[in-house]
Amino acid sequence: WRRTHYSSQISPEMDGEEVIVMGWAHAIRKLGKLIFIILRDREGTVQIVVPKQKVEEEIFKTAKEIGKEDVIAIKGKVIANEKAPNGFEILPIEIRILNKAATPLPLDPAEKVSADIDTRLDNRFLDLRRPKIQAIFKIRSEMLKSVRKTFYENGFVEVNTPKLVASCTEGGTELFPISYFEKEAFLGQSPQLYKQMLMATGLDRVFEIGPIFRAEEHNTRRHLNEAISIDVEMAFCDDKDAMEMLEKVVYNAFVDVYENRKKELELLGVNLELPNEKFDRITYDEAIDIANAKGVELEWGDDLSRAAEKAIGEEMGGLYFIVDWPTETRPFYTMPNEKDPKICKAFDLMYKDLEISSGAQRIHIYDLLVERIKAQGLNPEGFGSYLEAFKYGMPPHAGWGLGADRFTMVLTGQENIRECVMFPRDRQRLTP
Ligand code: ATP
Ligand code: AMO
Repeated sequence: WRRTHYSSQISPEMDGEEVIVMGWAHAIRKLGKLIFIILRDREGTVQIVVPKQKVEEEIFKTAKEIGKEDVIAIKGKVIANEKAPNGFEILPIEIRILNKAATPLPLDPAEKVSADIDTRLDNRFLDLRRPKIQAIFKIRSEMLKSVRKTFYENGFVEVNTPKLVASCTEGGTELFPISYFEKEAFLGQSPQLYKQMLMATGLDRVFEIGPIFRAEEHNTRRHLNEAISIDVEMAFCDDKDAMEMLEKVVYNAFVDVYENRKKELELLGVNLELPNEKFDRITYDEAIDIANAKGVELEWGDDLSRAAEKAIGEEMGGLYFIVDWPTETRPFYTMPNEKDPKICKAFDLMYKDLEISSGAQRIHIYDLLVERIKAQGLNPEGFGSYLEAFKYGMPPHAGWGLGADRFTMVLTGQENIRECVMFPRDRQRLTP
């Protein structure tokens, strides 16, 4: 047997046609001589009607044995019927139970009232049977497809860099140490150093979609310990070029999700508003003023506090860039402004109060880079092979990292980042 149709591919106009559907027993109603089975597959549900008088005894017997969430396959005739959901049902010619589901279910995918998030994540395979939950991941998949399409259309080469690494990249302490034979090693925090080294190769424009690992101590609704980052690096480009590319990638993803995932957006109750092709830009100074005006105390040079992000997000709404950051708030590789080295050519892309991307023009001059590494209290010796790439012809370059999980939160209207990851990793959770 092979499935001939998904539930959504059948219509009342197919009255009398023979089909094979496969899926899970979503709901069962046994009314003595009449059994209704709602079969659920990836695309929706379909009603199977089993009247004792109209089917063979064997079929009725099998139908009676079906339990919730059993895996079933049904060969049958499409019957147009105004009273059935979607205007048709299937009268079985043969029913096969492919696998039984144990009882009781730890979580019922058909239940309207959802369990708490921990129970759901503990039983994620069952949780993911719910159409609403699947909708999040169909949108996430659409976004990733769109992002890749935009990259390929704009001359990017997709790359993969190592995740087992010997040193830090962002200068912070948020690293997961691992044992690597007799050496000390870490899980990669960002492809930053590798994507920059690739700018010295002539590949010009690269992107990578892969995991980043961060030993974030805090437990928030927008931090994971394993996240997926959409990373970009572009040679012979400055910060403005990088921001323009980011606008294209984000805008196109909004459009593609809007156009191709209407059903999923509706299921989630999300009224996705398309952004302008160009996003608003405010400077760090303006951001500080907004925060101060709303009673959030911040001094020039401070990173934005959570309260500041909320105040600024409330004022700005939607998507906007914050530019001209104090040099000291950004990683060592960020290019300072030539005219005013206290500020640098870095940007954050925000959606309301959520940072979804960070990027910058980078330092491509060896001496300046070494100076900045030292200024941030790091040891240039730890950056040996990275620094070598700057000695023998490194072009000016810029890039950014866009958090795929956070971007999915934006596109699906989720408040908790864990909803946007199939098997999230946070401070408490390492399984499943
Ligand atoms: P990234 O790790 O990419 O920089 P991010 O900028 O959102 O992501 P942080 O830099 O760690 O994350 O934090 C952003 C802001 O949120 C900071 O100002 C930080 O002080 C604040 N923040 C982080 N964790 C918490 C928390 N648990 N409670 C309140 N505020 C927090
Ligand atoms: P940054 O540290 O800002 O920049 O990370 C880039 C983007 O990745 C996402 N992100 C996270 N998402 C969920 N949980 C986390 N713990 C987490 N950490 C980061 C965010 C963030 O905006 N090397 C630079 C990028 C660059 O300049 O190219 C970097 O890593 O959406």
